[in-house]
Amino acid sequence: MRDGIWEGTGEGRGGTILVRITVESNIITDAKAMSQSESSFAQESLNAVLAKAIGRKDYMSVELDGVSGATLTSTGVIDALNMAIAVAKGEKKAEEKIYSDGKCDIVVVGAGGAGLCAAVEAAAQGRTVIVLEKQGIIGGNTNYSTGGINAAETSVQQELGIIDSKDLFYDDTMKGGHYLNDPVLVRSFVDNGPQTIDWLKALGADLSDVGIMGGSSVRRTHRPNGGTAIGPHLMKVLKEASASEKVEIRTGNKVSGLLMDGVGVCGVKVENHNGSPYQISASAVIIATGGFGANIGMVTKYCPEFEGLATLNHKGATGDAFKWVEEAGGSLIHLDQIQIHPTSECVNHILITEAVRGNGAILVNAQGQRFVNEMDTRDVVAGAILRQKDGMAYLIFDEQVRKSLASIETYANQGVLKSADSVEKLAGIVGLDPASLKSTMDRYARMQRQGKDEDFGRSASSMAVPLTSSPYYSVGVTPAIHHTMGGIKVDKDMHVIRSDGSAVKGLYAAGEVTGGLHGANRLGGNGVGDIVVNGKIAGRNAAAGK
Ligand code: MEZ
Repeated sequence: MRDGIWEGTGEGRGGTILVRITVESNIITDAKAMSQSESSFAQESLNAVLAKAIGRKDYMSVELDGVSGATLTSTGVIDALNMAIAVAKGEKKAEEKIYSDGKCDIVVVGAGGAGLCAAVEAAAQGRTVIVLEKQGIIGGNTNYSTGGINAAETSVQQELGIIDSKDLFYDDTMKGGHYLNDPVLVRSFVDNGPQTIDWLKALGADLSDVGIMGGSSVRRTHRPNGGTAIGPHLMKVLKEASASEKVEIRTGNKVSGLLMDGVGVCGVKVENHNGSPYQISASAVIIATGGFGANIGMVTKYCPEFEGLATLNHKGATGDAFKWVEEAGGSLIHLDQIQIHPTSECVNHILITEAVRGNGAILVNAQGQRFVNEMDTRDVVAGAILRQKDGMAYLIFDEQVRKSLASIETYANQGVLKSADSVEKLAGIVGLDPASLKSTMDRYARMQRQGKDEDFGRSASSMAVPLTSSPYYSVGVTPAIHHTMGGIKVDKDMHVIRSDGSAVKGLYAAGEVTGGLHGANRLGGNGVGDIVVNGKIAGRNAAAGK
């Protein structure tokens, strides 16, 4: 490395992290974050990574995770350090590559879960595939998804002795969506679930643990062993599969529109990371850009009642693709169907997975009392929380629940759990009336043992434990913008559809950018289910030119 002060950038959870290093006699003598917007719990991880760099000649082999639960921050700061080192060495960094006009068989726009499923499947059919991602990192909202993948009649359920049926899954999804769902999309989604689970397993995914989410009649949410978060695991599997299928992924390359040839779509207009334009011609384009949950202007245009709510979405979820799709003749549906997730942690707005309730937790209000069937659908539970004092509630669980779900360790590392060795002490710490919380917990334990929730009708199968194992835990939660259920109108083959029902030639879409599957309320676990099932379908059909 050359002596001097050098800078590099990386993408953390909160956006770009700018790092400056000082190099003297080939040693990093100082490393600082000059600008960053990571959350307060991630600062420890960020500082730990920077501290490890000082005194070193290079950084490539440093352990990744500063603090478990701040992986995106750690990755972002390490990328920034590596870039600064590359600059110090006089090397050109990969992201600086400037692309010019080119062609391939299939262009995929968006490198989240849906985009990479589509890309891997299309490449496996022998097609050349380029994935364009406007963010500096891949993954989109999939990086944050925790719960799992819903599917019925799967090999995993069979091994675990879980009795389920595609028809029951279809009924749950339609009922959960208040029958606004497109029944053809729901039927295809349900029918293609089991083979998609097997496909992911064959790619190396661990889906061996099956939990339950609100609105589901049985356990059908597939996730890694011990209940760790699905999203980061899925992205790792898909990244490796993309590499082995020779899919080219260009991060920091933003699509600005579609190319049309009079018959249909024949490519995309792109901006290099420095803003210079180029074009890629292709026989098919798959839009997998995700939803618009980070575009607060757009969210409140369709749902003014959500003004003031936080969002759980990554900052790139802005709905850019709708404009290009409409220009190409495609139509949009259900844009006013936006889901708020009931349990976003009140201060840092961390998604507290529904699986915590699925594995047994209850919700209480400021009076220390339950007020809803915690396993009802998200619209019902979120609405009930918003009607409580300060629009918030306390998620309460015990050591047995904590042990049953690895995601809870992440929340512990993030410092958002309050705990005590008795219910009364927990109430004191949280600011609830001890006698009231104790009476709620005692009553719940009795009803759990009897297998009947006399107060709110929670199903026995989702009352996993009596919540009597010390220590006890609490997290303050409030609803936040989670998923945009409307979007591009597609048919079951993931063709983009005009308002007259015909397909736009050469144009496909998959994942949260599409609308119709979830109707008026998406069931937990159907979001990741959608991206894997329909991402794969889009990739296969685009590859076949069907
Ligand atoms: O599908 C989801 O959005 C989901 C399961 C989220 C979660 O609570 O983990």
